[in-house]
Amino acid sequence: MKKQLITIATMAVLFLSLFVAVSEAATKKMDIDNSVDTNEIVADLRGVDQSTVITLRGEITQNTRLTSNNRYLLDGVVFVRRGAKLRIQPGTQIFAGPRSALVIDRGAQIIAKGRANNPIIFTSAQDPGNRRRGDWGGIIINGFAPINNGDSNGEADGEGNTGKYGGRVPDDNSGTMRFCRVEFAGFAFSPTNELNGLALQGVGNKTVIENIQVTEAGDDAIEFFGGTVNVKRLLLFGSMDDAFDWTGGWVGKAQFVLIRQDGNIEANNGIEADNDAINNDLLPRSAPIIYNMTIVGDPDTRTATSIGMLLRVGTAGTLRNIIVQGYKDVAVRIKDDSTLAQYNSGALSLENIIFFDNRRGVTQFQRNDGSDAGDLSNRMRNILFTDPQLVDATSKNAPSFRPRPGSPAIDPANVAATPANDSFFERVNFVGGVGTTDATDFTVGGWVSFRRN
Ligand SMILES: [Ca+2]
Ligand SMILES: [Ca+2]
Ligand SMILES: [Ca+2]
Ligand SMILES: [Ca+2]
Repeated sequence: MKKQLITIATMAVLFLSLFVAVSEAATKKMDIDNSVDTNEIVADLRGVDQSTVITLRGEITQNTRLTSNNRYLLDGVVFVRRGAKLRIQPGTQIFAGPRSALVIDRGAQIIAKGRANNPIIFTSAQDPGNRRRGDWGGIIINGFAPINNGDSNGEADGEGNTGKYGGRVPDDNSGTMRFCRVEFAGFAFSPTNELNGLALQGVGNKTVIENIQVTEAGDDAIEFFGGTVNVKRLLLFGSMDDAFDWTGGWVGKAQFVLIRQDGNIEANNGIEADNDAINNDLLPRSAPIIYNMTIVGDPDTRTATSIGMLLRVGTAGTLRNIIVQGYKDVAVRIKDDSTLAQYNSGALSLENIIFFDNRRGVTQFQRNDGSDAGDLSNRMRNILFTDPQLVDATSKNAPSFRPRPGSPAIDPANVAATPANDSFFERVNFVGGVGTTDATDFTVGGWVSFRRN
């Protein structure tokens, strides 16, 4: 009886929200449209009970809940407007049509709390087997946290007409994403105007981003445009451009990140880190604190474009407990005089890193004129040039990033202690994104997928 009442109440709310949406349609774009046009239902949704398919289109202007008993189709770019919360139940699947994207505006929130055994999945609406990088534009979150390339209000315009981002609120809260997969996104509007898997634009540090897989992104898997947001437990698999990209004054933290880039395309860099390309010394300067990353490239491809970590145009940063293996070019390139100045001052610091099987050696400093100013590895502390002995990090279909017994990645002598008095970082006894046990391997539980298409 109680359950029935709740169901009736839920239906009433749904009915009301649809009514509001329809009644506003004359003057505004529609919030939610459940009158499904079958021409828009691509592939994967064919054969599904159409009454369970709800199309999301235009703007979401009020609190809205997506539930796992329905399937959702993103049609075009959908904006969650300021003041509205988009709540998504564990197990909900959101299918993205061509040229679609989900944008969380400044002052709006996404509350997407999946579970390890019941993730929330954002994926292409194409048929399984026919899904490709760039099928849709991914998720863009805009926040009010500081960026370094803003106008007099501290704001900038997001890529792909995704709205304004940035401001003066470091502890801004754009919601929570946990146990979510973002698949086959990364649509390019133009060569310089691209959407990623997950774009965090001026996102603040009250936002929670953890246990996220971004797989087969057409551009970067995750890209930070300034902001203060922290991220934890990311699996970034098969992205076309960079896996982990920052620019514009990002000053957040990251721990437990797994990167596997692919040789079936000319994937670019594992990390691509900028401060600002025009004024390398703009403030706030990009200066994230990153512990425990495993960055795996694919050395068996033709050209030498990919670098494990490309640190350039004035970025700072603290990088510890990292494995870099299998890149076609150098493991680390510190590029531009402005970036070397950060390195020399200690504001850009790399320690406790294991380098292995990178084709053109370990590190390189490249001056503004492109000339090579030599190897910096003799100035990095606690670095090793040895096989980290991962179980099967280069598998294209079922990688395991765990260190094997006896690996140097689990020798305590090689592990940097995480910052004291910082509740974000967890103390661990391994280098890289995962340890040797289920308890230290966030990819367990059934929520990840290595499907390639
Ligand atoms: Ca990008
Ligand atoms: Ca790149
Ligand atoms: Ca990039
Ligand atoms: Ca970049």
